[in-house]
Amino acid sequence: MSAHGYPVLFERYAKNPILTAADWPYPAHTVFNAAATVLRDGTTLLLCRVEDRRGHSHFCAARSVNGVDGWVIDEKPTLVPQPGLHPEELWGIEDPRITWVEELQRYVIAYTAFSPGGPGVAVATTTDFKQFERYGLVMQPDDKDAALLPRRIDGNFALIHRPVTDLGAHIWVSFSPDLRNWGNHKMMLKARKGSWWDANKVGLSPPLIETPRGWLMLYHGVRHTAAGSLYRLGLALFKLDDPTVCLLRGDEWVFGPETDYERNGDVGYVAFPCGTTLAKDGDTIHMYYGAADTCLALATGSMKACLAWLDVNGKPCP
Ligand code: BMA
Repeated sequence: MSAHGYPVLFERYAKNPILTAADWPYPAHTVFNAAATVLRDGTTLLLCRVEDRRGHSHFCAARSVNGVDGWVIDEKPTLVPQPGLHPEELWGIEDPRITWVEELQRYVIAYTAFSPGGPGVAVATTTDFKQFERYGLVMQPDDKDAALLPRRIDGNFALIHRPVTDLGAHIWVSFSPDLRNWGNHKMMLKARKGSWWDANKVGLSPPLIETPRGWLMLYHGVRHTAAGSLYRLGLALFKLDDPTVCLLRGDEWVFGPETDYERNGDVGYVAFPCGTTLAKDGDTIHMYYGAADTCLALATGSMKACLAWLDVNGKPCP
């Protein structure tokens, strides 16, 4: 239980933040919003968003044997914007999410490509986080917060993303036979209204986590206040063979900015995970999150506890 009487689903690592710009082998302003994956040899890889003093971002890989400390950071940027070939990356690349796709034997990275046209969703794939194959922009602006499911659903790849229209910022899923041509767009999760914590915007945070009971979604909800935006995390569960069907959604947020490093930084009151890893026990979740758009932090949870919480606090989505 927290001091406020709410259950604690994600326990902060006592030595947070785990990575900051001061750890970087080359000049960096901030390091945050990292994608995460466990490589074949058991190493945890974080693909970190690094912002420079122009305000533009690129990605840099950090590797650790235990996923907690002893991070070895690439000496140079790992994936940089290529505005010559990809004008949609003129103002940088942001907020990656990694999915290992067994069928392709490749990691698929969905990220935000930012340019004067707005933020859109781009895709690149890799086997080694050294060489990348770019697919370019797959969802036009304004769209971000995207991640691929690890396998096809009814013969098609499924990409979750968050387009913004005049009618709101809701989470959608789209389908493709080849990762290039996308269609059959369906809304997955709607932002609420009014005083709700997830009233103004929702977006996928890490890629969906496969559980025996469905796809577990950690999503961020944004509430606009007189002082700025509050970024917090909620839980929802979707049907395994049809992720357009929301089985349960929690009413309350389960994680939000509380500590000094989450509340103070370039953009205070932001806790923004772009990656989780699952431990060998099949239950322990390591959640890596950007804190206040400034540094990277770690919190640990349990898949079973998240599902049990949804059973008590979740309702079928309307
Ligand atoms: C979102 C994204 C994130 C960022 C957050 C808070 O729209 O751009 O990269 O962490 O805003 O600034």
